[in-house]
Amino acid sequence: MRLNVLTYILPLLATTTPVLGHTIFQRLSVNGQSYGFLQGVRTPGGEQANSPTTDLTYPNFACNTEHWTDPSVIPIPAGACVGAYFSDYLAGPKCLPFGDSVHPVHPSHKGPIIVFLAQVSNASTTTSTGLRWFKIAEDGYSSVPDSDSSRWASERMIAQDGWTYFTMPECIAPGDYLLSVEFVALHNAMERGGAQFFMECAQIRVTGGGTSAGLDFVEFPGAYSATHPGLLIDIYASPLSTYTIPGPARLQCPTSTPPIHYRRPTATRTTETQLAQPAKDGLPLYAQCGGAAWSGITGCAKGGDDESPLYL
Ligand SMILES: [Cu+2]
Repeated sequence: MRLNVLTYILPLLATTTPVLGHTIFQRLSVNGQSYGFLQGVRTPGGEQANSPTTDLTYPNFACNTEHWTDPSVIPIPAGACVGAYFSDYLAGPKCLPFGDSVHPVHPSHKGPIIVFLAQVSNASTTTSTGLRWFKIAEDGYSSVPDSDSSRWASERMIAQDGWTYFTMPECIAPGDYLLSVEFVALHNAMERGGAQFFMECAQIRVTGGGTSAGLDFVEFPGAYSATHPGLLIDIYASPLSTYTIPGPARLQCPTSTPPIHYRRPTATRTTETQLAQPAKDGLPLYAQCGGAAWSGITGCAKGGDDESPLYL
């Protein structure tokens, strides 16, 4: 009897995973112009698309499960302001009766956002295993809160509707790269192995006149230790004064220090300007809601839950 009950309950638990409020990096912007959902980004698929990785030896640690792929390669000038967008569902917040309250991620999920690059021969096709990664940006914790009370990188990302921003270092050599954007949620990190990793990779082509293809390389899996003070930490210990972001040192360009910015570069809180997309009849599937306060159109365009979210 006990076995029968477990057999019945375990699948139920598995199918409820997405409501825990996990997240997916799934969209890029360059100097304020955004690309489409999943355009040039490799993402997981299915019910578990937004589930975290907690296993530091996971073979697909660098870019997660590359279920949805797309041939686009996003051009990024060295020195550009790059935006990376997270949401709890593929192609943005889901249409739910009272809005999608856990877009872009449940607020309990606090932690750093870390950005890596790896040079590849062809960003559209090169596989993500065995690459040499170097860190180009990171945002952790500030003991002094921002004007909107944000301290963690994740709180700044939530305050900007899922967007986080960083500078593509101006010394990066032109060429193809995979860009990994990783959010580490630390709400369970007081126990070893409790840190939750959410990462996906974008396919980019850097332009400009730089010469650096990286420093302080690491491999994924392998770059992180479970006992690093940034991954084994009680973030509820009060007061938390400092936080050490895991991974290697961030690339510093030799002739200038890249400006660091985690906020929209303009003072206004306008949305990204989306580049031209194929015409659609109505709002795209999965993108009918703007989050918890959404009051606009909630009707669905054509398509079903099994349809690929690419370009929606
Ligand atoms: Cu979680």
